Order: sequence, then C-alpha cells, then structure tokens
Amino acid sequence: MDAKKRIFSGIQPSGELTLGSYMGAIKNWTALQHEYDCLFCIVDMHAITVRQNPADLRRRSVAQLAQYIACGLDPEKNIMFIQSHVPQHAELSWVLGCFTQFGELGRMTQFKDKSQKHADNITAGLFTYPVLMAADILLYQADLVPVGADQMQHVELCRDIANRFNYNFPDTFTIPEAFIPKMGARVMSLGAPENKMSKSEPDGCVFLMDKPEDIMRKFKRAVTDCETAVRYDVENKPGISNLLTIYCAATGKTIADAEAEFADQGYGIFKPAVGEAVVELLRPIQEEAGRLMKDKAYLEQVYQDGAQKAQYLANKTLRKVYKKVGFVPAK
Ligand code: ATP
Ligand code: LTN
Repeated sequence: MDAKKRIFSGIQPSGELTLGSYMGAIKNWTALQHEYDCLFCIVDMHAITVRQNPADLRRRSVAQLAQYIACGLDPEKNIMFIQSHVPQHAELSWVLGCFTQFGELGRMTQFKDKSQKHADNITAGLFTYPVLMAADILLYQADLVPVGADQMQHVELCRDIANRFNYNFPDTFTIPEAFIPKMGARVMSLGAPENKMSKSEPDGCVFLMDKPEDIMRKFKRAVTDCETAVRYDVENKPGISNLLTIYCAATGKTIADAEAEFADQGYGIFKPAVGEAVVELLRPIQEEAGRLMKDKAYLEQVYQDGAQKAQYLANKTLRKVYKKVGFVPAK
C-alpha cells in the first residue's frame, strides 16, 4: 500500500539554472524527497513558449538533469524525466484548456510580463502555458507543488481548474497545494533588487554553474544603498535584504544572527562574505554536475527510466479523464 503523499515540480530548460531556482525550488525538493513520492520534471514543452535555439535546448535539458542529480536529487528515489517524453501532458492539457476561462489566463502576471518582453511573439502557447502546468500537476494527482513564490498564481489557477473539473466530474483530481520555502522564496536580482532573479535576465543573475571568480565579482558589484548598516528592511534596503536572504539560505543562519555577525562591518566586508558563502554552497554541486555530464549513458538511462514510470502513472489519470468527458475508449 502506498500511503506517501505525492509531489510534482518542474523547471524550464529555457536557460541555465540560477541561484533563485536553487533556493526557491530545488533545495526544497532535496529535503522533501525523503518523505514523499516525488516527480521532478524538465519542462521542455514550457520552454518553447518563447523562442529557443534547438541545439541549446537539447543540451540544457540534459545538463539540467545532471544538475538536479548534483544538487542531491536521487534518481533511485524520485521519478526524474523530460516532459516531452510523456505525451499525456499535452493530451490532458487540451482537455483542461476546455475547462479554463480566457479571462483567467489573461490575469496571469507571468503572461503579462513575458508578453511585454516578447511583444513581437505573443503566441497562444505563452497564453495557455498555465494550462499545461496544471496538466503536469494533475496528471500525477500531486498533493504538493514545491515552487518559488512567483509560481503561486499558477498553482492557484491549477486548483481552480481541478475544482471546476471535479465539480462536473466528481473524484477525478487531487487538489494540489503550493509549497513555498520560508527562506529564499524570492531571490532578487543583484543588479536591480526590485526584480526577481531570473535566468532570462542574465544581468544580476547568479547561475548555478558560474565560476567562483564570476560569482565573487557579481556579489561585489551587487546594488545596495547609501547607508552602511547591514540590516533587513525590504522596503528601504531591498539590496541588502536580498543579500541577507541569500547569505542565510546558503549558510543556514538566521537573519538576526547574520545582522549581528556584520553589525560593525561595512558593505565592503559583507558583500564578499555573501559571495564566498555562495561559492562554497555551489562548489560540490558544480563538481558533481561536471562529472555527471561526462556520463551521457547514465543520464540517458535516468531519463528513459523516469519517462517510463511517469507514463504509467500519467496514463491512469488520462484514461479516467477521457472516460469522464465522454470519449469513446479506443479499445
Ligand atoms: P524565466 O526567466 O524563464 O522566467 P526563471 O529564472 O524565473 O525563468 P523558472 O524556470 O521560471 O525560472 O523557475 C524555476 C523554479 O524556481 C520555480 O519554482 C520558481 O518559482 C523558482 N524560482 C525562479 N526564480 C526564482 C527566484 N528568483 N527566487 C526564488 N525562486 C525562484
Ligand atoms: N511554470 C513553472 C515551471 C513549471 C512547473 C510545472 C512548476 C512547469 N510545470 C509544474 C511546478 C509544477 C515556472 O515557470 N517555474
């Protein structure tokens, strides 16, 4: 009997993984894998909602798997796979799209931001992106969805779609909940601390695989303010508050401890100390990811295995959904 609750989460291989995606999502996954049945996905179908170079997308999808493992996710324990290998995601997405309102999708802030950024290419895919995300989650009857704070709105929409579907066709989907970390839920850009650190904005962004000297340079250059006190105050000191968040997420210290540690020291000491903490945090991950990238056969085996297990689970839900909406069984 399987009494464990289930988790689903994913990250788009639309760029290199960032310190934000690590602290907001992956770090949480590594803690949760021991208590839950987890599926961790590389959502390549989401990535093509904005133009991608095909060769880069292919390389990054495999590199992302290597980095998931290097961050501590165990392929023996979790189902780790590439979204496009499981066709049920696209199939369920179509059905759920017929249970989603045009107005709901128009209210999504990620859609509004990205359609502003890519004004010359606002595709239907970018608009219906949250429906595919709902399909990802609902296919596996996930209980929890560990993501950064920016994804809260998408998980809420997923719940609305699932509730609506269940209202029409009872007992179809588990209603999932977002699981947002206490520390690191929103890592901000080092160059513009009012914006989220994001892989599509390389300025002010620290990548998981950045060289130590680049990490140090980025932190030394981080935008702060014209005071001298290392104090947590998001409203008035967004840059310093963000650095404190990163420092604490990297070291496990509390904000109060970190404030006390740097009480008599200026930003000139504090900024490189944050950089060093991040370098140390990432060093073992980078070494392991580098090693895994040389073992393509192993990575291939992990994603093939993952796809097979994911398809088995996905198919169960999809059959149920097709039956409920009134499709004639193929056999
Ligand atoms: P894009 O620039 O393409 O929007 P992104 O850098 O925001 O990408 P995603 O793939 O959208 O990254 O996010 C991956 C996961 O990491 C999600 O769960 C998201 O909530 C989380 N995440 C991303 N950026 C941050 C951040 N700056 N702080 C905390 N969590 C983040
Ligand atoms: N939309 C998410 C990535 C994503 C996801 C998911 C996260 C796609 N499908 C399912 C959790 C569960 C993002 O942009 N970070």
